[in-house]
Amino acid sequence: MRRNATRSTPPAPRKAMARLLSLAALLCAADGLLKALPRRRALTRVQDANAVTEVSFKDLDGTSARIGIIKTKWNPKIVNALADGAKQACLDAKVSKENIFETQVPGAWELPSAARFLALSGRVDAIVCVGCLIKGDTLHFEHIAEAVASGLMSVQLQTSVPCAFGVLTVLNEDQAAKRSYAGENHGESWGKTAVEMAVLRQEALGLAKKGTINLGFSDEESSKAMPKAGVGEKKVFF
Ligand code: RBF
Repeated sequence: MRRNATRSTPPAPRKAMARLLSLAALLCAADGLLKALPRRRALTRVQDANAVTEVSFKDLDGTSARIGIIKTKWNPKIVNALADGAKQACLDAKVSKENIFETQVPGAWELPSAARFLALSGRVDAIVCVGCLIKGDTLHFEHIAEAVASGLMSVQLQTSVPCAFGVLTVLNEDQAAKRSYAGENHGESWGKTAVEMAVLRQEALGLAKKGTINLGFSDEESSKAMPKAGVGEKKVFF
């Protein structure tokens, strides 16, 4: 009796083998199922469909515009490519070579005062200030970037000479390269911005050719649509 009972039960190694085989079959089935399922997409950064990455500058006529380009000596490879891009954009917008004035300053920190001197010279209608600040280990980057941005804003508002902000503020050289010599050169759009603002300034001051950018207050024709000056009030054309 004892012997029979022992015979009907499979020996321990055979039992273990049977379990292993069924586990393997289960794993194969699960693997097949996983492969058949649609793959999960890798996480990607999705760009905001409404974000503006490019501005249209078509029909720019900078024939009468006088543009100043101030660039820094810091980070020359990047800055020179940006300044060249800005200059080329001015030439493409019909600004004459004689009407493009170029100069250099040591670093980005010096851009606002140089821009102010140039603006006060009365020789230009707009300025492109070109530089590149690369974040280092200290707080210099933050101080300089903030001061240059607000400095250039003050200069353009105080002098009525628009200053295009052409200072890259990047975390590393790779980011700067992609925005200058090794990618889409941001200097080009800064140059076009300067031409557009130069023409707009001339229009505002009553210096522009008719039919360029029309703000509606610089020439007799368009100012008809404006509110009439009151009795004793002088009509002011900027
Ligand atoms: N000027 C730049 O145009 N880009 C820079 O990345 C930059 N980094 C600087 C980092 C340090 C620590 C210092 C002291 C200056 C840096 N400058 C830079 C120069 C600065 O704009 C300015 O020319 C000098 O501080 C002299 O006023």
